[in-house]
Amino acid sequence: MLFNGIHECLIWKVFARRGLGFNANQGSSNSTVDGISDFNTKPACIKEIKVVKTATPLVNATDEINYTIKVTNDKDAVSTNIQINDNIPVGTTYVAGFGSTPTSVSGNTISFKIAQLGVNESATINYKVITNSNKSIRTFFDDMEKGQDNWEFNSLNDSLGVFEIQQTEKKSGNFAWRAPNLKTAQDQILQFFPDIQVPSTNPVMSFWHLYNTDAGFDGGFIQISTDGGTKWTDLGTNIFRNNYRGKINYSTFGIPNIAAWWGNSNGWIQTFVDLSAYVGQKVNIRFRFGSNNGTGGYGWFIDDVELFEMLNYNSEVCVTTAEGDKVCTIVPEKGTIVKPGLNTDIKDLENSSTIAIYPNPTGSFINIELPTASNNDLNINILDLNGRTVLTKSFIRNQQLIPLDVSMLPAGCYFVKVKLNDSILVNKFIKN
Ligand SMILES: [Ca+2]
Ligand SMILES: [Ca+2]
Repeated sequence: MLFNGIHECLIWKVFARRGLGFNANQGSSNSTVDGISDFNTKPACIKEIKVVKTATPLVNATDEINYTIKVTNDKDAVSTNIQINDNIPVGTTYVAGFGSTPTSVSGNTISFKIAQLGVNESATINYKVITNSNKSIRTFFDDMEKGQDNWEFNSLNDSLGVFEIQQTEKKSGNFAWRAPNLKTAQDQILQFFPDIQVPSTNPVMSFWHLYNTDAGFDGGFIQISTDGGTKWTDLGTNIFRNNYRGKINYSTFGIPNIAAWWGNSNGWIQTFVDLSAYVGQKVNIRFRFGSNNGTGGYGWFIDDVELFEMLNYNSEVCVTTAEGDKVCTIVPEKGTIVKPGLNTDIKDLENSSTIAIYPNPTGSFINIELPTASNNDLNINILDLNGRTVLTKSFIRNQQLIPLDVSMLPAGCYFVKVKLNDSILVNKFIKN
């Protein structure tokens, strides 16, 4: 660079002020509308110790989590005796003999040391832990294999191209929803019409989607209602993974300053939404897709909508130096999420040919995990200690993990009975 780089930070500062900061992205070169602006200066221009922690984003219960901690000295002087103290999350166990060698592992604290870091020098620590058998608790799931049952789809502006169940693109099974992206002014909604009970602990919604639309003009977003569908609120600020792609042109929905997913997702992605603002409430959630006149695209595809009580691991790491620096951070996007899905214990389940029930004891929801998927639609019966059926729920073939709301049952011990592929399986749980 000219002048040996001495003006570099001043230049970044000026560009950042205009939205052309260090994290700005031009987007695809054949589009003038899909750039991402950024108002941050180049990180090295802020003279301090920096620490970035990353983790395996999504695991099954009993899987390992890999951590990396990158420490960078962006100060103008050498830093010495750099201590890294990380917290091993409760529910996980340090795996020795892998990655960087800690100076100590004591209780839940794992410590590493770096003798010194020169100006602009970085060092990376890595280690891993193994998770216990706890997992997120699924309370709602629809993989669209049941077709359009329970879903409502219509147009808010009487236009063509409503959401449809199709088989060309899907994340699971044979079916998923699609909003076609036509060359007309569309405003389409897809809504799960029964109320959904939001879990009372760490509620999260996730869904898989794929989109390929006219960038910046045609796209989708999600809304929530707590009054049965009269008033709808954009869920954008609650999304913590795979958020909206950017602002969508005002002409599409006629709503100022809204963002949406548009352009090309490059395959299926999973979006996560924090619903803690709606704990314990009954809500409706809808997907809304719009396009303007003119250029169209392939559309917006949706599959595997799920609500769960999230179990995640995310602990804070702190870095100190002999020069008195101290900086702490956590992993972005809520660290490591433990999937509510089937886990590695499924082999044991197959051998014992039984059903797993969790959490157990429970407050309001149980997950019933079958040893294998059913060949037929099936009924699940909940029986009390006298053998009386107190609750019956029907489910469809191919489903292996079944969430069940048992909040209406009085406290006590219950049996779950399933007739699965000609054998009868029974297990019990305790309702608090
Ligand atoms: Ca599906
Ligand atoms: Ca368009």
